[in-house]
Amino acid sequence: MADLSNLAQFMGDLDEEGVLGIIDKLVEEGAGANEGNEAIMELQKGMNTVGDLFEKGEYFVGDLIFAGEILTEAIEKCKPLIAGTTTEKLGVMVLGTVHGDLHDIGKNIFKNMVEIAGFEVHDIGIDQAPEAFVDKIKETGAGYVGMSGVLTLALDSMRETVDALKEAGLRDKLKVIIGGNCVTAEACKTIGADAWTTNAAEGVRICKGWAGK
Ligand code: B12
Repeated sequence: MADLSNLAQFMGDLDEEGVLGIIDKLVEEGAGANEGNEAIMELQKGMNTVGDLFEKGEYFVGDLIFAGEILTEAIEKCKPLIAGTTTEKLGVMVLGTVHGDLHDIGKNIFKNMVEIAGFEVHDIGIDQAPEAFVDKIKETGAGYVGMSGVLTLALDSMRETVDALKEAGLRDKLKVIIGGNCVTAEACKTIGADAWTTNAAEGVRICKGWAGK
């Protein structure tokens, strides 16, 4: 199997050739879902390094953008690895990045994976106000809600969204999962979500569990 040990380092160094070289090798070898998920977690580690270097003033916004581009390309290539053939429908989910937050790479990874698992996903996009979640849930009759965010302020937006679900009388009929680099067990409790994760594959396992699978 392709050696993934340098993947996080290459991602952190914004070494596009290095990252895509490893991913191409993985695809050529016909790697499976486990390796695909492992590669995504290594890329995520590398993105944390990018974030740390940005905070230290060594990387700039342009570097964040470039990192996002490399990651998106790598994830596109990984898609066939994690693709399945599920035809069974497990449930309907409304998914979005919460108000004030424009980050969507992690959300898109989770979207792909949870769709492959059998959920019908209505992705409402980025920077979505609580009302947008409420409206889409009413429109689709969704039983699951996924909220994504990586900015610290996203935690407030997630709490406001859960409050809006309560006000609309929807909360008790829904399973709510939050994800993104900023979420924690403590935040999950404060927000009033049912589950949290910083790992898309784990998020899929949780949702499948709720659907009895
Ligand atoms: C790439 C990036 C950007 C790109 C985003 C491109 C895009 N289309 O998303 C751009 C350049 C646009 C950007 C902009 C900004 N960014 Co930025 N960005 C990042 C960076 C480096 C990586 C984020 C990322 O994609 N990670 C990789 C993905 C795969 O990880 P993930 O999102 O956690 O997702 C995984 C899981 O969490 C999970 N998941 C995600 N969502 C969901 C949802 C559900 C339901 C489930 C189950 C699972 C799940 O699945 C994924 C796969 O496992 C982070 C650093 C970091 N450590 O996060 C900073 C970071 C988030 N950014 C930061 C900042 C400050 C900004 C800007 C304010 C910069 C500026 N001055 O303009 C703006 C903010 C714009 C806004 N209002 O949102 C800070 C946030 C600080 C804070 N505490 O709030 C960070 C932490 C960098 C830092 N250390 O300073 N950024």
